[in-house]
Amino acid sequence: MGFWSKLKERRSEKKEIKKHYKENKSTLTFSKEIKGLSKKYKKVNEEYFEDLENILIKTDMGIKMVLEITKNIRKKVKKDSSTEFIKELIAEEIYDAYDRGRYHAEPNLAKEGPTVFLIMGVNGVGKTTSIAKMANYYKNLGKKVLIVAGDTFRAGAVEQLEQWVTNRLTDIDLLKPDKPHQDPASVVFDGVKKAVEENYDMLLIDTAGRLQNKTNLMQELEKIFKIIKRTLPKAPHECFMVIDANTGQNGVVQAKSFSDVAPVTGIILTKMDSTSKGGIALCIKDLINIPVKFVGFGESVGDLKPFNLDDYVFELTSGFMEDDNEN
Ligand SMILES: Nc1nc2c(ncn2[C@@H]2O[C@H](COP(=O)(O)OP(=O)(O)O)[C@@H](O)[C@H]2O)c(=O)[nH]1
Ligand SMILES: [Mg+2]
Repeated sequence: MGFWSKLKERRSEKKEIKKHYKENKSTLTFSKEIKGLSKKYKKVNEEYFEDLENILIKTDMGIKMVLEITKNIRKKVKKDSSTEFIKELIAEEIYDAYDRGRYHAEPNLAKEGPTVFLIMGVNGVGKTTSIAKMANYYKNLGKKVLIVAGDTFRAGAVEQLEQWVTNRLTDIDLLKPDKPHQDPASVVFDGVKKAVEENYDMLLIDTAGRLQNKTNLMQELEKIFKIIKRTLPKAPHECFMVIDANTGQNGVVQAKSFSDVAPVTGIILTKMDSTSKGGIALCIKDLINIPVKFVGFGESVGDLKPFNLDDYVFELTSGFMEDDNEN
């Protein structure tokens, strides 16, 4: 059985099939271009490979991965093979390139006591929105969830969470600062205490956006991290770095500096619905060796999902594969 049929079979075993990657800009452009390529070249030649490399590079999956993928395809095809046949190879190689050296990428949950997630990143990437969506995700799994409004810096940040909790979420609790501009570390301290005393399953901590070169803000983050550890030595169970997929590889570089103060254990990749650089999901691990654990694909409460490689590659490549089966 070919790779594609196997992937399809694995997918159909799952009850819930969501097409969120498929309708987004990233996968649509990619599929269109790959299909265009097979129309333009009926047979494989050197120009075909050059075009293919360019298409892959545009998705921002990283030059190293692109060259690896095309090198493997070159090895597997004979000169003058039909380009139709290559489409499945592309899907297979994309999958393999990411899957090689794969390690545990599920969110890390506490064995007992509250699971603490610290959410960090630069301004506007989608930290607060992702927290609201994540709260909903875990609540739907039956967890008791507390959000800590740890962004006491930006006016409106607490209100933004309040609005989510009042208007768009149900049964989620929010811990707010007592006064404006309160030291975020003290709000976080109260949050951890409350989570332990009141038996919360999940504690999601929002933080202010910060640039990695702002020393005082990075020190503040370090203080928050230490305060969590002091109460719960095994926490935070995840330090999530939120990255806007639109910033592509530039965004990824920031994760390194954040790791100096609070070791980044996972990436939340947001705005996958509005980018043509979705390939970034595949190369982050290559670049910084930190796995993507959640992806955000819209502004609604349900638009966040744990990252799943099968799903991602399926949706990324199904556009150019399905055409084959239908015609
Ligand atoms: N299209 C889209 N917009 C998003 C997504 N995540 C966040 N946003 C939007 O990005 C903007 C900034 O989000 P916010 O959570 O306030 O960012 P923060 O500064 O990192 O907390 C808001 O307008 C959000 O609605 C996403 O996955 N898709
Ligand atoms: Mg925010």
